[in-house]
Amino acid sequence: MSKTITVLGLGYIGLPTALLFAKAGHMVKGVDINKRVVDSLNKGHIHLEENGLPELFKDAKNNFSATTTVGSSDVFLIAVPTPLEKSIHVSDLTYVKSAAEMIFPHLKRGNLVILESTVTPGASEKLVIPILEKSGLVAGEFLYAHCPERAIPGKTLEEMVNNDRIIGGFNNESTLVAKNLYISYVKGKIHTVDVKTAEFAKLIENTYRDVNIALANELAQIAETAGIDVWKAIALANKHPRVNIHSPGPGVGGHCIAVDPWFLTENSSKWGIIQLAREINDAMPNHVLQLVRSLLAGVKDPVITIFGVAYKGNVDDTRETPALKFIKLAENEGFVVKCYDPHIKQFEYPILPLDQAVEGSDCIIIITDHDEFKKINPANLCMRRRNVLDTRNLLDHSLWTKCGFEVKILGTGTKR
Ligand code: SAJ
Repeated sequence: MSKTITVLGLGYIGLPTALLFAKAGHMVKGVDINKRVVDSLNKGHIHLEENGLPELFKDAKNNFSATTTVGSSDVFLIAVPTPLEKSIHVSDLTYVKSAAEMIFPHLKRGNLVILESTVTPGASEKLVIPILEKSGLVAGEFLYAHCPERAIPGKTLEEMVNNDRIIGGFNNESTLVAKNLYISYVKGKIHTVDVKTAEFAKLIENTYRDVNIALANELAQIAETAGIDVWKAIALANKHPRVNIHSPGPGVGGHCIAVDPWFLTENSSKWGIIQLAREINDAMPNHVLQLVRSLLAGVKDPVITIFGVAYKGNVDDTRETPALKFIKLAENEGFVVKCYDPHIKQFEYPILPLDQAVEGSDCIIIITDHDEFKKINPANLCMRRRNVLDTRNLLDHSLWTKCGFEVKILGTGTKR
């Protein structure tokens, strides 16, 4: 049955979710505190880059409108950011709290509130539900579920539709109503559970990935010392049916994997490997700088070019990108740093066109695995010195070598 749904937060998760519900026939109001986002959506423009989103927007437009204020609705869905206060490693739930504050004056008996934003275990019970109860209703009179988003940027729509979904309902009715809503577009299996387990499960998925990447990054550094190609070794190890080692790289970025482990451990003192993994991954930009130093030993007034400031390949997102730490470290050592990224328009540092970014440069450093970098013909690059450091094992190294480049690959013991 078609419902009225209010989605609070029109970012990387909220907007696609709102549009999927709209396309499925529900009447969706998208709410964002940023008036520019609201105006641009109402004029038919999308402010985000995501595969398939423009097409979905076209299909869903008739059932979707954007606004800055909340009104009455059958369902309220919270998809706002939950940042980390970096210096103290504590989650900042301000946006979730203010979304709940915006909802409670409009909450009626039988309405359903869904929290999709990632939160610390227990936050629904201790923080969100008490705010909603300021409506005069107690949980149970209104329905509540935590349904954590689990889609990967770059494949958001595909994963939102096809991935299994966790629904943590406050009571059976909450679970049932939420489940009936999600089946309007979710093709994956729906798993129902209590609220707190849903909060915890979401966090351990990303923590698993962070610890696995930290292992890969440690293996990369061991391999460099041992004179081994870690990429080859990992590919071989992964042929074992029960092994799945992730890839090393310049560090872990994005709003989720670099952040969620801290959400998980915030209320506990029982961590060790989780924090160690964070430290290993956070130190990767320092390691990359060491590799650059050895590649450019003896070069006076070195100029380097960063290929990719997005936190990962083929996305337009720079949140928590390891590129930023690397650039700051490099500048502190006197390197002049120039940046090129075909997906990014706005960044703390200017993003230059390719020819300007490499002009006068002594070394290219591949930080992000954008597909565009594979298509660059190294013969056409006009540089002062021809060095390239590939932290993602992305390029066709024999081609770059043929074009006169000194090639260094993170996680390999030998220069090629
Ligand atoms: N990275 C590596 N090595 C790897 C894989 C990733 O260094 O083998 C790096 C990436 O370059 C990037 C970072 O890790 O800097 C994170 O990228 P990612 O693609 O692994 O994940 P996210 O942050 O884009 O999305 C994750 C996903 N979680 C899982 O796959 C368990 C996604 O499903 C979640 O919805 C999302 O976090 C989230 O919102 O929590």
